[in-house]
Amino acid sequence: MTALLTRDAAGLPAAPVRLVHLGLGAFHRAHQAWWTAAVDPDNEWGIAAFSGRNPGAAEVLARQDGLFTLVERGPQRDLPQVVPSIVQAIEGARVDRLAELVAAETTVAVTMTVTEAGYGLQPGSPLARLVAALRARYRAGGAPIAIVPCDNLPGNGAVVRAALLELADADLEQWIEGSVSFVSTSVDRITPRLADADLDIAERLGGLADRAPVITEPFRDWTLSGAFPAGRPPWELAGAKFVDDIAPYEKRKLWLLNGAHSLLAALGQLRGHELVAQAIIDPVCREGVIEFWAEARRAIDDESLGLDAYCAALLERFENPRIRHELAQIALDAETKLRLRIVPVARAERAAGRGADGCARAIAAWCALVGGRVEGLDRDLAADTGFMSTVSAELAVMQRSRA
Ligand code: CS2
Repeated sequence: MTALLTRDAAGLPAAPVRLVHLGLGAFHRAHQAWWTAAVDPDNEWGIAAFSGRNPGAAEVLARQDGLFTLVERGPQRDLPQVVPSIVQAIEGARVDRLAELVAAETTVAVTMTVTEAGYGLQPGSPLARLVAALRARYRAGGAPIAIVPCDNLPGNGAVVRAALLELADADLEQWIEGSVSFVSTSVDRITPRLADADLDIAERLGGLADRAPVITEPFRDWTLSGAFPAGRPPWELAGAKFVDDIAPYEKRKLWLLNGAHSLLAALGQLRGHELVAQAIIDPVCREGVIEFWAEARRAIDDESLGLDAYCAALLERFENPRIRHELAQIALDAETKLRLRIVPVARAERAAGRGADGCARAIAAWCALVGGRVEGLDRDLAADTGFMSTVSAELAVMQRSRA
């Protein structure tokens, strides 16, 4: 039997903890954990990562001392590597450990991937846990720190700042305003949930036994805007971009990639597909994406962003036949996602006096698939009779072809 992937077996000593992460999913491991490892030849930047929606994730990874195999799956081949940057994998409910690690002066930043729907303020939520941990840092001397949300929400730094200030009492509020920096980021790397058939991928590729491998696409992108008052890994050495104005990059990613994903998730499943790679070669779905992109590109309205090349690359990424990206996974939390990915484009098109037919089709597909209601999505669009009649017409076509 192959030995289990551990630091001893792999000869990979743990770096000291300098970063804390909330949300130990596959995406974090393919993105921030990969990025940190890629720029850390001297083993200086360890991550303590807390599990989110899936508590079991910490346990499996802890048994491997935080190590996992990341397989970059291109259209032709698999490229595996062991990622050593996560040095502690901790159950999310351990708020005591979170407070201790965030209070440590050696910790320079807290990154987060808690999903778009994970930014609520209720007790026990990631933000409620984070505010308690920041209070511990404030009490321990109050060294400055950066908070770095990495979910697909526009202005995610400002969103988290407003939320934490709402949760904080007066003293803490003042300290947060003076000493906590909020960094907005746009993140990109298509990383589907692992299929059961791939659980032994690391061993098949000649590695140690790994119960927590991650499969991702070769492409990656990370754009950040904001200060790191206590320092950070030199992520730019592996291609991260630091910019003053993140808004255009966010729109490009959120509307063109994620918007198309949400459209494919609904329309593709209605048409009987299971995976992104299947839906994107169905002419009806592809036409839908192209039409929606034309609308989104008008709303982005920034030719310096190279949108032709970006969309051409997106088609290739979606078509990668070796990436099993389930439409059902993308369809989770659809209402929140459509509100961020499709609604702003629809509103911009309608305000400019255009039909927004591509957006209407995406929304109609969601209505047809799960019985969603435009009223719950956006009041203004629901009150826009022209738009609603397009949605109804699209919906009727979809229901007819389904019956
Ligand atoms: C997807 C994203 O599940 C979804 O909603 O649209 O996870 C997408 O794969 C990533 O944002 C790619 O960077």
